[in-house]
Amino acid sequence: MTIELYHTAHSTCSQKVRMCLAEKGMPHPDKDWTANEIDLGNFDHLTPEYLKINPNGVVPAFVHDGVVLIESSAIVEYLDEVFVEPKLTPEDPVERAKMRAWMRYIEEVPTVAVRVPSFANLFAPMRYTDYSDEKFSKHAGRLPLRKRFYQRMTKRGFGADDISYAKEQIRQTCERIDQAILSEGGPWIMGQQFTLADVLVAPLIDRMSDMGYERLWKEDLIAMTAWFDALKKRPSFQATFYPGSRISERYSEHFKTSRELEKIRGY
Ligand SMILES: N[C@@H](CCC(=O)N[C@@H](CS)C(=O)NCC(=O)O)C(=O)O
Repeated sequence: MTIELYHTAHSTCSQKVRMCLAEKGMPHPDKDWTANEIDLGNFDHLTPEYLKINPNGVVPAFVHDGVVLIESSAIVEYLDEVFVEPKLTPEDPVERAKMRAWMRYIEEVPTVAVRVPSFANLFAPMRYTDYSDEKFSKHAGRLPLRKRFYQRMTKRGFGADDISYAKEQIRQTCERIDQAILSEGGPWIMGQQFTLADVLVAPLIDRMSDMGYERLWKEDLIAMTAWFDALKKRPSFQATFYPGSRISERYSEHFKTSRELEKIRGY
């Protein structure tokens, strides 16, 4: 059996798959699976070779015995079906449907929201400040899935309005996790069982925490804060967030916390 992962250390979607692999007893890149690191800053994900593997031009891409799978949510569901222990999906069909509702919500709301401060605070200023408008527009045109996202962002990054909406969406996510823990009795989103819902949202909350947005939940969402603390103690979490896998470390020379950015840019 061979497993290969095309991934990027700090990419939240790659982290979702790495955490699932670790839960399934495969925590070590280059020991349990072959790690193909894609340098997003070098646009490795837009090369003709990589686009043959993932035509969407994004990471991750997962290869199991030569079969390529894309889309982090589909990959983790596949992993849970093929590597059966420990089970990360409830047995009961109703509970399973509820977990899948969480998965759709995580893709539609926090996954999209987290991109906004990530690009506004770091990726856009770091990668595109020196681009001419023409070069930036040409670059946006090369992106199979994100042309509109980049055009809306511009090479200067997002503005206050987009940041404010993204923060609202993350706050909503945190409130929903808090309510789920309280109503299901915790310690995880679906109650006693640790599931794919926890796996898929963990890297998004970690990215927000890394950027200094913990104040969105820490002051009043006690159950959600306890959930995140418990998550951080799982061996799979520690395997996923190995040194260099957070943007504050990986890009320390460009990185600014949300508080610093508030002072500089007013949001
Ligand atoms: N829906 C896809 C989204 C993948 C995605 O957006 N990956 C990001 C990194 S987290 C990426 O490759 N971005 C390319 C870029 O920044 O241009 C999935 O879940 O696999």
